Amino acid sequence: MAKGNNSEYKKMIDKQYIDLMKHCQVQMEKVEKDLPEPRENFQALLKERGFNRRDFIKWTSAMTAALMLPPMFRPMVAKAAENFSRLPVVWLHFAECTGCSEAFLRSSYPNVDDILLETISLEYHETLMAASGYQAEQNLEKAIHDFAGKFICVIEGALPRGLNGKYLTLGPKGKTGIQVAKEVTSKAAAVVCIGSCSAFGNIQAAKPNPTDAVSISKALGISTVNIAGCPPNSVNFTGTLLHYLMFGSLPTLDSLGRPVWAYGKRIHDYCERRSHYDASEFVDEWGDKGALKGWCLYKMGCKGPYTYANCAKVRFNDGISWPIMAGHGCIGCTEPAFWDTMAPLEKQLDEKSYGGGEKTVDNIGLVLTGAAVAGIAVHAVATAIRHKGNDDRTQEGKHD
Ligand code: FSX
Ligand code: SF4
Ligand code: F3S
Repeated sequence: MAKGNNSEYKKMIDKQYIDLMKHCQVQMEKVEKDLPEPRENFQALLKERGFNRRDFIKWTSAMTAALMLPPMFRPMVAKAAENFSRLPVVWLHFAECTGCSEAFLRSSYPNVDDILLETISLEYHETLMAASGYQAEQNLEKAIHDFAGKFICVIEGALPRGLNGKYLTLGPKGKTGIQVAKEVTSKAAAVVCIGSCSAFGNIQAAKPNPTDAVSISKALGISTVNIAGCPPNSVNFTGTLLHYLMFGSLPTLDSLGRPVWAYGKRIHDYCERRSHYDASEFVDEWGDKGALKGWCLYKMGCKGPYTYANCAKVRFNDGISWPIMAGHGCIGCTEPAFWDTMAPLEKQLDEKSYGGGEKTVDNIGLVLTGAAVAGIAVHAVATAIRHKGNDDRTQEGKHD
């Protein structure tokens, strides 16, 4: 009986994937019809950078798995990568350190994701473009006019609301960040926040927040896709855009606007030091015997139990390492208000303040992070989720 049910279930899942594949094929044809020709020949660029076919196949397999899709979708991931440079992108900078752009675009050891980012069709990017002043403003106006409803608006940085937004003014006309953000996002197909600053306010919004900086979502009252992290992992950004190209929609998001495929599990769930946590083998001070043996960093303030992100799986710098592998605890950089709620960064949280000493780390994690996988519809069309506003997910409202 159970066996019969299993096979029925498998048939149902297989059918869903076949339907999804059909949808993906139709969508990819639409991309080829509707969007401009690719600006770059991705395969040629890979070859030029010393990547062979085998490297590319390995990358498509890893990306397909990361996106939680079965192997049958590998050719579609490859096709989306080749079409990546068709997608028009307007990239705005507000209150931040530009570390996100730096982390993405200036990698010393570029991997396939970095090469993919090199092909991105940046219609406007303040840090990278040569134009400035009135010419830059004209470029921006032209991009949002020519690609209205089709471009992705990528945003780095929070928006200060104090002094009527005048803590942040941009361009020759001295527009406030809020004005620019409103003008551009209202014409975009989707708004993707890169980094915890645009996603949640982050360091600009940390107490006492003198400029009243807030997330894009809170400043404008719109829904955004939040690629959290300070800085975030480029894989989480490229994967989200590949998903958009493949399905014409954004991936499922958690209640904080983060793609579930990348932020659905805690650091603690996949950490390579987890067996030491379970065996109560902890580092007690920097450089001690436990540190040398790679034991758990919980007592050194690791916030991995309260932090949702895939760092342990995808790592950074072409998979070379990630914070805990390098020997420091996670500081919770993908969570709202982590500067306030996770501090001091090298000390354990006061567990009592999260519901009593008897609570386990896992329970505290749930209290802190809330219902992180409430989720927006799986394949909700990007434009349909814009401008709904969901400001209860901002850092100010979440933990105070
Ligand atoms: Fe913020 Fe990004 Fe941290 Fe910096 O632009 S997420 S401060 S790495 O640069 O926005
Ligand atoms: Fe890893 Fe930190 Fe969890 Fe220890 S507490 S297992 S170091 S995530
Ligand atoms: Fe940030 Fe923690 Fe990953 S500090 S980079 S979420 S390990």
